[in-house]
Amino acid sequence: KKVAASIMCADQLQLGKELDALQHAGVDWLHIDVMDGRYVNNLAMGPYVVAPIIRTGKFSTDIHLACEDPERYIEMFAPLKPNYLTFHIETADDPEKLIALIRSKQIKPGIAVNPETPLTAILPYLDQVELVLVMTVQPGFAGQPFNEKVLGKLQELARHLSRFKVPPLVEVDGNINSATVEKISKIGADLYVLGTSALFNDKLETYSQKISQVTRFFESS
Ligand code: S6P
Ligand code: MG
Repeated sequence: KKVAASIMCADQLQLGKELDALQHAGVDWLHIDVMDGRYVNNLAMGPYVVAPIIRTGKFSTDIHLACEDPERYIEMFAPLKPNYLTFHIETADDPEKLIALIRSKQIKPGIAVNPETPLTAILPYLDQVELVLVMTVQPGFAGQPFNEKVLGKLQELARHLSRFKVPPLVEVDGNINSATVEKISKIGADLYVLGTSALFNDKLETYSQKISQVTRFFESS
């Protein structure tokens, strides 16, 4: 189990300093949100910002495409060589084609599923992807409330993946903090995206202190 920092939520005026501070706090994974202003009513993180972040070479990276026409954005971001590229099942006409396209770029494919989308939508692709991004909020904005219904979906997903020899990573995204991690880690997820609720908020504690508030639940489960 490990955490990923949602870099969209970091101080955008101080991105370099933020990356140093995160690395210093032991973060080695960045979750990068890309939003197209169409699939979600927000814009985030274009290639000119994402490229230098990936180029630091200090982090594993997963790009979360909250975008219509995912093929277009796969083509746009693949040259940046993230470790993972994840599209939404809700946006995909032909998921297998997108998975193959991502693989053809030597990038690991991921599939994202919204809180209201049933797990059955992604079941046929579980054995083809390397990451399953389970949204615990509707994509588009930081700072939203956790959707408790997703706990059942995580349970169901864990049941399916228990049959896999090499299961894909399960990543949870949206209002991940000590309270929600306590619940989720009992069920099981591998990657926990930390945004405004756990990490990028007040400056009363250091990043390592904030992260240990979350990771203390990893050992006990
Ligand atoms: C939401 C996006 C997320 C956010 C993250 C923020 O559209 O996919 O990755 O950056 O949810 O975390 P928090 O704690 O503010 O919900
Ligand atoms: Mg995200």
